[in-house]
Amino acid sequence: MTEPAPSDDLLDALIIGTGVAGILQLHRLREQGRTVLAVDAAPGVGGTWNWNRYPGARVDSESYTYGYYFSEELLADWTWTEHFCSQPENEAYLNHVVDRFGLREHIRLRTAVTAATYDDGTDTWTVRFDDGTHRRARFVITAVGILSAPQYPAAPGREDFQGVSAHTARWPHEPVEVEGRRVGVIGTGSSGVQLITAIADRVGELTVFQRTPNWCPPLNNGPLTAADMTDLRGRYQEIWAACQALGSVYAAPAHPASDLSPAQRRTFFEDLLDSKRGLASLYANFVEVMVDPGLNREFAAVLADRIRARVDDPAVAERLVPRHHFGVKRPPLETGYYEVYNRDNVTLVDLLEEPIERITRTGVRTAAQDYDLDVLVYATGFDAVTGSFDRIDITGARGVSHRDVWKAGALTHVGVATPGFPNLLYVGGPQSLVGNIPRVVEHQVEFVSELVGRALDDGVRRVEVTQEAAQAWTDHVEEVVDTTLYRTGQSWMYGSNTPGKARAFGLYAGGLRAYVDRLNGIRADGYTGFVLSTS
Ligand code: N01
Repeated sequence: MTEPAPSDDLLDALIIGTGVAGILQLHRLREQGRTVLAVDAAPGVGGTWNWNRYPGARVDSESYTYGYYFSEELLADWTWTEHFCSQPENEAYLNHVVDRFGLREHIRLRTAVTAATYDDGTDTWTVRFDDGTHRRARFVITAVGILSAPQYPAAPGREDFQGVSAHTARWPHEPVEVEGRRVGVIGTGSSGVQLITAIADRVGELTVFQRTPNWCPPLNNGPLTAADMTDLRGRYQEIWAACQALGSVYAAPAHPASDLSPAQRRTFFEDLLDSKRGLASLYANFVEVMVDPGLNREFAAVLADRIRARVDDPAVAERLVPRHHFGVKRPPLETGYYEVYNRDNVTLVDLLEEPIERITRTGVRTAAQDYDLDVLVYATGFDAVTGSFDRIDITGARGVSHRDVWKAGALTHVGVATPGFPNLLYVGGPQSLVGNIPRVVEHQVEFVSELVGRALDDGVRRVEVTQEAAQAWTDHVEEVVDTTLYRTGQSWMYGSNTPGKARAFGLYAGGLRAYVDRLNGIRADGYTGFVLSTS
């Protein structure tokens, strides 16, 4: 691994993170001929797709809507093997992109950023790494992800457990032996649902510790044949264009739900679940489902009936039926998940009835009993949205702490920058799209690359956003989400899964088109809300 420049040289930009966003950002700035270094704490590139290597991990947006669209050659030569590719395939894809575009020599792996400090005198950032070294850069661009700081239960005793334990988001590179063993899984979000389904028939005994059941529509995955890929390649531009509304290939029905009778709506919902894939239950559904509690309940009733029909034991089925509105927690997508609970080797523990008291040497103790385990998996999610930022000591102009500025929730202008932190820009960060991250990231990367390129070419020393612009966007983010049922939910999107965290919606629920229109408007008006200073 070679660095692009000796460590004393000032980089044009330092990128934190080499996931989907960081790789694209690195490529775009290298295309401009900038000196750039991308660093990542992980041993390989891929971000989410490097860390989350647990059995069953896969995308829930169609592979061909999740991949990059910036290169026709890349689109032409990459072959997806499934509608929803697995983690290994996605990791291989991202490595392929890095090598195909000659990016690897500009990446430093196994390098965690511990601190980033802005120097008002020189208008540069000093970025410190966990190996004690540092680099200076004119711009720092974070591509740290909104779901990348793993979170463990607060229950005491985690260090006491004598068996093997792992978090789904820090899954070891060496295999975790589960065959024939007593395995416990805490958490039934997307990670838990995927993992539980993948290992249920391999383990000796599986104990699932569930706090909140989730609405899990079917993924409806399937293989992609050579003919499918030929067809997809012929339609890539059409697919990309379709994704520009919501980030998904799907669109909501043009007519309101009230045009149909309850029986017709039931048929519509059943058909949606049977014939469409992935997150169609959100995106191809009536928009009113996320706004109107009655309609949401109507749709959820269809899902609940399906759970009851698939789970043999009625008492177990009832524990698996959620009480919250569909969609306010991001729905995990399933393939055979509910049938897992018909297996003799699987036990569902309802933590609402018997909360976890502690982790012990031999397993998990709940209010009711001890569960002895050989392997304990934490599928307990993330300190989401702001968590990865908070883990870095970021100090901006005049010594202001990033952590402090975001204490009540993220504060950004269009998800790209925060007042008081000149030359610090975000891609794939807070206050941008709910949904398919790569589709919003490509627009943010274009925006940021153009802004950085212009600043470097025009001798702009400081790129800052105003307090007014950031407050206006943050207020808008809240206004938009307040029109939806999301506001009724407890989810990582609000930070409610992290004890003590301020409640603030961390994403933008207005759809991709509205978000990109806003970005384009800002650029066309000469970067409204930004101050570009040459002295
Ligand atoms: O995390 P989560 P995740 N005691 O926060 C439970 C994306 N993703 O890693 O709901 C007991 O959703 C918690 O219970 P509760 C996707 O956007 C995508 O699964 O807080 N239980 C919940 O059941 C997703 O939304 C894919 O009551 C505790 C679970 O742990 C996001 O990542 C795959 C607990 C955490 O669920 C996060 O998903 C995977 C405690 N102390 C992830 N603390 C794709 O398919 C937490 N839990 C692309």
